[in-house]
Formats: sequence, C-alpha cells, structure tokens
Amino acid sequence: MTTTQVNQSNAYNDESALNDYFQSLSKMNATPLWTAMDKIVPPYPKPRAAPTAWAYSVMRPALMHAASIVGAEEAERRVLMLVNEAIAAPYTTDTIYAGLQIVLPGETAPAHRHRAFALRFIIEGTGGFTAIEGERIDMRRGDVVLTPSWQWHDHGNEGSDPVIWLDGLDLPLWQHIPINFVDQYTEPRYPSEPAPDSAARIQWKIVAQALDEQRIPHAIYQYHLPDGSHLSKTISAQAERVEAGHTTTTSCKVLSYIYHVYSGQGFSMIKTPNEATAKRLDWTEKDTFAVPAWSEVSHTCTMDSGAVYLFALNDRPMIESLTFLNKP
Ligand code: GTQ
Repeated sequence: MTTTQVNQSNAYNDESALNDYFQSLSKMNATPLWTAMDKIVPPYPKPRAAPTAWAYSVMRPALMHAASIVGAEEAERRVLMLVNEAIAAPYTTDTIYAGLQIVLPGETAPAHRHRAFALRFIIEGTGGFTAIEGERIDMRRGDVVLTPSWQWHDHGNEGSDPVIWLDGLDLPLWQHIPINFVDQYTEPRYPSEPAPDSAARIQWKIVAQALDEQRIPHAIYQYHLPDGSHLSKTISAQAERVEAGHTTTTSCKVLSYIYHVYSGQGFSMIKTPNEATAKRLDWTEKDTFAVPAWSEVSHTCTMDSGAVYLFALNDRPMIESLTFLNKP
C-alpha cells in the first residue's frame, strides 16, 4: 500500500478526524458541499410552500378584530399576512405574498411608495378607493387595482361599511434581492383626482365576460395591461371559470399560485413534489388558498348549476422571462 492510499482510507473511516476537519472548516467560513448536495442541488424541484387555505369565515372576524385594536393610519397597512403553513412570512408561496387588508369608513392607509409591485383584488365593501400617483380609483368587488413599483399610493374608504381586499405582492423575491424599500409621503394622502377610466383598474365584468365567452367547461383568462404585457415584471394574475359538476384536467405547472374564490364552491386536489399523495382543499366564496410551484392540480366545482369563478395571482412574468416556463 502506498502512503496516499493509507491516508485516504483513514480519512474516510475515522469519524472523529472527520468531525475535527468539519469543525476546522467552519472556522474558515467554509462547509462541505458533498454532505448537503441533495439540499443545495436537489434531484427534483422542491418548493418550500405547502398547500394552505384561509377560510374567509375565519379571516373576516380576525380582520374586524384587527380593526378594533389598531387604526389604519397607525398600522400604515392594517393587513393580516397569509402565511404559508410551511414557511414564515412574507411567504404565501415561495415567490408570492398575499395579505388581507381592511379599511374602515373614514380611515386612510397613508401614502407611501416602494419598489415592490402590488395588486389588489377587491373582496367586499363599497366606497373604498386607492389613489395611485394622483389617480383616485374606486375599488369595487372583483376589480383588480394595480400599484406599479415606486408609485405613491394611499387607500381610503368613503362608504359606510368596511372595505376588504386581497393584496398580492412580489415581496418574497426581495428577501433574496435587497432592492425593496419604502418611502413615506409627508402627508397621509397624496393629492389625487378621480380617474374612472384609469388603466390601473381592471374591472371584474370585463374578466367575467372574457371567461363566459369561452364556451368550454374550464375557461382561463390571463390578465394583461392594455399593451398586452403581464401586469408586472414579476407577478401577474389569471381568472378561471369551472362549470357546475366539472373537474378540470390535472395539470402540473412550474408556476405557483394564490387562488381566491370570487364566487361558487368546490375543492382542489394539490400534489406537491414533496408529498406522495394529493391534499384536498375545500373552498367557498371569498376563501383563499396557496398552490405551490410544480404541483399537480385539479379544481372541482361541486355546485349543481352555474359555475365557480376563481381569481389567482401567479409568478408567470418572472418565470417566463427566465425562460423556465416549460419543464426541461
Ligand atoms: O398596501 O402598500 O399587504 O406596502 C403589504 C405591504 C400591502 C400596501 C401589503 C404593503 C401594502
């Protein structure tokens, strides 16, 4: 045996020598890749998110409770973050954040701007508005209101009931790329004028019509800006109609989604690459649920008549621009 061979076999078998070696590495701010290879370069895609659901019947009282303990102005944004059951905030999925925001009559969520992109899907209340860079936009049930990066925005409510909406932001990305920060405006409200025709609002009736025109049991509509592009460079949105009694074809997408039930009821079967079996999430109107990336998913409408209408945030723009929309 040569000296080299002897040394090698010792190094492979001597556990305490290995431990000493690993300890010496940590003092050098180094660590072996070969003991962590599966985690660092996984053999299959491993989303951290798990399928998670938030029932509106549970979340609405919690939002009303929040409204009784903190003012919108004091909170800056009175939001209950929807936290994925397998990851800490701000992760609702690996790439998308969602929260539920409530503004009471007469309140103002003060003007600020940030690098992060935001969109809102209005769940309930009349008289709510978002002012975006001087455009005052009424918020109506089912509408999507956009807040592009670095535009001043404040929210208010001039109606007589609470206004509640789903916030969708690209915040998880900025945990990794530190370009997001907030700038506070000097006054609670940024000066604004009513803008009934603003391109920053996409009305539900337009989306519903586009879904209904597709005379198929499972219709999908991708939101886009007037120039045909996605709603932002990072996250966008889609809507779906599933006819009464219909189950969609099971499909597996690279994208992750946060679904919100506009109307109707049913359930989704969601199998992530991390689990052997699918998880069933039952849902009804105004509920929200997270679908991790790379999941096999089907949606079933359990109603006897009519159809379920679903809204979903997705991370399509980012994945598409990385050219990873399709599986290799
Ligand atoms: O309305 O600007 O849910 O800045 C999280 C961060 C909402 C907002 C959120 C925000 C906002």
